[in-house]
Amino acid sequence: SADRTSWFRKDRFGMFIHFGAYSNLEGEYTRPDGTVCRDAEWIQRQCDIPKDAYEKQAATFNPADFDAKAVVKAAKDAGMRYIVITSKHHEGYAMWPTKVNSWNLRDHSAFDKNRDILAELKKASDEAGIKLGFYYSIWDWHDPDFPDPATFPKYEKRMYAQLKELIDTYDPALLWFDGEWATDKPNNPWTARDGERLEAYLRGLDPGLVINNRVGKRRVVDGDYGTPEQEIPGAPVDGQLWESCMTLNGHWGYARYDQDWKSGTTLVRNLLSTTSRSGNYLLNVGPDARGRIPAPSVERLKEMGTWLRTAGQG
Ligand code: FUL
Repeated sequence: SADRTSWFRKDRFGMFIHFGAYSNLEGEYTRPDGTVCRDAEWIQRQCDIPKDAYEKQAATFNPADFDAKAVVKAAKDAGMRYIVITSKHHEGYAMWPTKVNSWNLRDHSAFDKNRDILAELKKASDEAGIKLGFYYSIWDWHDPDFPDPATFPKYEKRMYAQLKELIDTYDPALLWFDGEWATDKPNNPWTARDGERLEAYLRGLDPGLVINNRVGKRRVVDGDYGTPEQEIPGAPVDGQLWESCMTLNGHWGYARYDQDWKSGTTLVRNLLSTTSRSGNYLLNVGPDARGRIPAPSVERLKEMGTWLRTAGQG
């Protein structure tokens, strides 16, 4: 509804954060034979990392330097008004202490058991007047019940439970779904009805939630807004709200080998092209294994903020 999305239509610029157990590999997996395979948040699939090897590396994940205040400051300095962080990407690893399973940052890591980065981010965002939302992947590579149509309902129950946890615990302003196109579920892909059911359930828990269109099949009726990725469309579809998400370099998750950063000029131009077409711009950062936003990302966000603050004053 217009009411629900009123903040979203005003707060045009947001920060996307891709952070998960994949971040611990920093984009590079050394196979037992010594060869190195590179990717980012897709590294488990792209590099065929066996499940036990992936779990083993995740057990050493210790993002001790994650600093919610610094993250929020970087966003605010850039002129961003909301943050969307991956609560669970395709790898299935939950970035909060979920009670649904132990494949999460508290129970399966080397991280301080008393810390909760989503709670820290929520507190810092509230203090700064920034809205917080969560990315959540429907596609789950870790849960054995996901790919089989016969067991999928069991997985779905756990997914509903996790989403309820997120809403009850952190009161997010927005949910950013993804992975509704799961390719390893060919006989029973996520359907329009699955999406409608999930959306109705979430609206029942919190009618104020802004939800993206990947909750369903990306039809105009699915969720509140469209999600073009790495592109700025020429015109909005059927007057639908939309938000273009984009990377600062060539990857969403941290990849230490990728130093191909967009220039400040390009980024400002992208922001203006998007907002001038009534879209939102969701610009991504990928914290490293210690939880730090890479310095070249912080620099570029600063440049954008400086431009925004001074453009009208010259
Ligand atoms: C895609 C995902 O597969 C990518 O890893 C990334 O999260 C992007 C924003 O959405 O569907």
